[in-house]
Amino acid sequence: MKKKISIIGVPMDLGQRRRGVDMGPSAIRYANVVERLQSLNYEVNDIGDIEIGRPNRFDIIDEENLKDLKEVVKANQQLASAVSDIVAMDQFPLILGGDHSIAIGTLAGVAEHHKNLGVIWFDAHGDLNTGETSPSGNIHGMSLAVSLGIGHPYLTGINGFAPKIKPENVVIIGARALDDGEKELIREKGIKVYTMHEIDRLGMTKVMEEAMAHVTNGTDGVHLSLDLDAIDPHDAPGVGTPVLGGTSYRETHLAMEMLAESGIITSAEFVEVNPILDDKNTTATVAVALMGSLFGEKLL
Ligand code: EXY
Ligand code: MN
Ligand code: MN
Ligand code: MN
Repeated sequence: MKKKISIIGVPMDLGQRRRGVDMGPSAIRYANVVERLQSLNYEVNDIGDIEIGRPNRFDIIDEENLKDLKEVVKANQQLASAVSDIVAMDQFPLILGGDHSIAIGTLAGVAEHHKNLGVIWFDAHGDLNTGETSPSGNIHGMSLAVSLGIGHPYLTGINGFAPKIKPENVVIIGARALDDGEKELIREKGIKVYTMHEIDRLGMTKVMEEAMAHVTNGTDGVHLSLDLDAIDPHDAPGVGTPVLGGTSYRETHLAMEMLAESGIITSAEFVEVNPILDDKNTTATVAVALMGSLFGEKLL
């Protein structure tokens, strides 16, 4: 793992409908992310937040089932530039969300430098919808599809090239709420998915061994996109779209430790922390604990 980490907050809440997730970066900072990583001997540079525009409610283009499209595109373009600058400086980009629509910008920035990027996507959901298949019109449920080059050209075209990633380099872990259109896309593109069923059957150790082998096969870097709703709502209640039956804090921590031991992760984002829906900042605290494990924290 690179010894210099640059943190960017993205107070984005326009990719979904539940206000409060824009306070995710503040909640994660309040849970001492900077101090935690410094204690592991990293040089940590918190470069602040990306500015999120407020939509003009008289100027909404919703016809294509893409809510707040313009603002989501604008913020992600800015995020892509900021992330690209960090990678160009040979530092580790650590992005704090914000809803999961910000993965579009993160991946656009990282993919400028990694042409064969592997992606580990922890999520209860697939985030593989398009305006055509989405039941909600919420762009946070589309960010993985967009990064694969599937979706509205305003979104797929961010940073001037598409696709950002290839389906054979992606692994989804923790899925348990997939829409029909997403299931179709998974089959059509042959995307590797470890649903909760496989995690129950194989155990997290085996799932991670297989997942890491998959995303390192022919790739030149691996991005971790961790949606806190992958974790069971008992352990991480402060998320906008909770789904029962997720991975435990312990299992997720084990996954992070295995990633730390492998040293394969070159960029990461932790998203969907909503302190308004939380219980005493538990979810941000869990996020920071997982970051500690990802960056090599040891008990002894
Ligand atoms: N699949 C549903 C939709 O597209 O509306 C729910 C998506 C939730 C996405 C969360 C963040 O991972
Ligand atoms: Mn997600
Ligand atoms: Mn999710
Ligand atoms: Mn452990």
